[in-house]
Amino acid sequence: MIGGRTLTTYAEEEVFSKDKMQQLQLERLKKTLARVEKNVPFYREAFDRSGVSSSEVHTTEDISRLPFTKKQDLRDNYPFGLVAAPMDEVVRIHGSSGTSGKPTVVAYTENDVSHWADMVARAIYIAGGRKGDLLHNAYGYGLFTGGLGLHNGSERLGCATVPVSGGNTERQITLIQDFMPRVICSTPSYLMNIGETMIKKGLDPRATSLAYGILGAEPWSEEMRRSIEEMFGIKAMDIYGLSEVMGPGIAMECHEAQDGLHIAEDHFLAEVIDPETLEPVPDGEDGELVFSSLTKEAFPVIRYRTGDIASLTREKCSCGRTTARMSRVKGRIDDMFIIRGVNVFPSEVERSILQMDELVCHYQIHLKKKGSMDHAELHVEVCEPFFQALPDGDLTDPVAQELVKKIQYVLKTQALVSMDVYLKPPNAIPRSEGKAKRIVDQRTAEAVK
Ligand code: DLL
Repeated sequence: MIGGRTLTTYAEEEVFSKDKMQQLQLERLKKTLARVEKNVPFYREAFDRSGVSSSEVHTTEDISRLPFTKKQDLRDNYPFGLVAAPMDEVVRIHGSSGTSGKPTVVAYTENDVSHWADMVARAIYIAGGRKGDLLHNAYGYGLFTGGLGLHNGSERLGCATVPVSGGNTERQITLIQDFMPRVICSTPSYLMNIGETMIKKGLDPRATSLAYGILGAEPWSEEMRRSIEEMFGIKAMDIYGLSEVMGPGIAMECHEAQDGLHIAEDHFLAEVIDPETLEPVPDGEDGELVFSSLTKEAFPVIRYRTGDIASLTREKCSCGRTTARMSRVKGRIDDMFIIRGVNVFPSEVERSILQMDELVCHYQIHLKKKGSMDHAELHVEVCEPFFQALPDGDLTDPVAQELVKKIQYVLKTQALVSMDVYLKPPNAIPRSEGKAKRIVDQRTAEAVK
């Protein structure tokens, strides 16, 4: 039941006309602004400083007059300084691990948890899940929003929900075989790990009951999607979200078109800005995603800079939904590295790697400093047959060195980046049970030396 209705087709908000959606967004935005202005000193002071008051917002576009919120603002107000509801109305706390050791903390009222469950139920439906399906949830349960976020949405839709959480791959496989789920939720890298483990055990991932994957929480490429779809014989859909804004379900790719992620616009107002100038960028152009929440009570966010790079389109999708769609996230601004003036995201490197049959999608990019310049090394695994064909598995063999040259050429011509390439034997790169660690940043460690 979603807002009292059983979901058997589009939610009505997903097919609103542009005008109707904007009207709803404006009404909700005004309420949210009044709430934060009244209850959160941080927002009141930030609005004061920029000389705008919430009462001056008359259209959704007026949001651009308000100041941005950043992750540092959450850290500065740790743990509950940005909570906009009385603490005795808070029923849930989540967070994401930060580099400083302290998580960034977010809070939810009962209404928030309920709206979130509605959104995720809709997301699962958009991805092909239906009431009565069995849903295997391999996102981690805990402070991370993936596990409980998908869990509540799955129950709300009416799926039999298996709360496996991340890790213990052997048990994941047993449960997939015995319970016969139709839908699996996981990070793409962990699903790959599960598939490989099955193959090593002599099991065929294509022979499972799985039909749909709801995969996200980390950047992944179109090539990775194809590898996963082929490995499991499923349709793999991209799910996006972040704890600061709500959690998973902010946007979801439909199984019909697999062409961009439908944003839950009745709950979030999306913008894309140039991260340097902070000016809006036109639809279709890449920039930093910025979200304002429209219905949240405990932890509203206004113009939250996500650090994620993507673009927006407002064209109607072939699935029939009218909501704005975001592109696949290219990467986080923090993960972007600059080699000889060229900006590169790990996902672009991934795309190049996965075009080569000799390689598998296990890789890490080691960033180093050479003088004042950034320097990148690609450590990538070769596939088992290639490795087996090398004399004594010798990766310095001329055949392997030819492959290194080929990879460097592909990276140079496609991702426009020059990198040192180190081939690794199968299983040499650590496997993920959640978000994969693609970047190993050794720049500051070296600078300190
Ligand atoms: O990762 C929420 C989530 C859980 C999303 C399960 C999807 C599925 P955080 O731990 O706060 O929340 O991390 C949020 O992860 O800013 C992005 O950089 C990245 N991210 C999330 N989804 C995607 C995606 C969850 N589909 C951060 N593609 C975000 C690329 C993603 N990056």
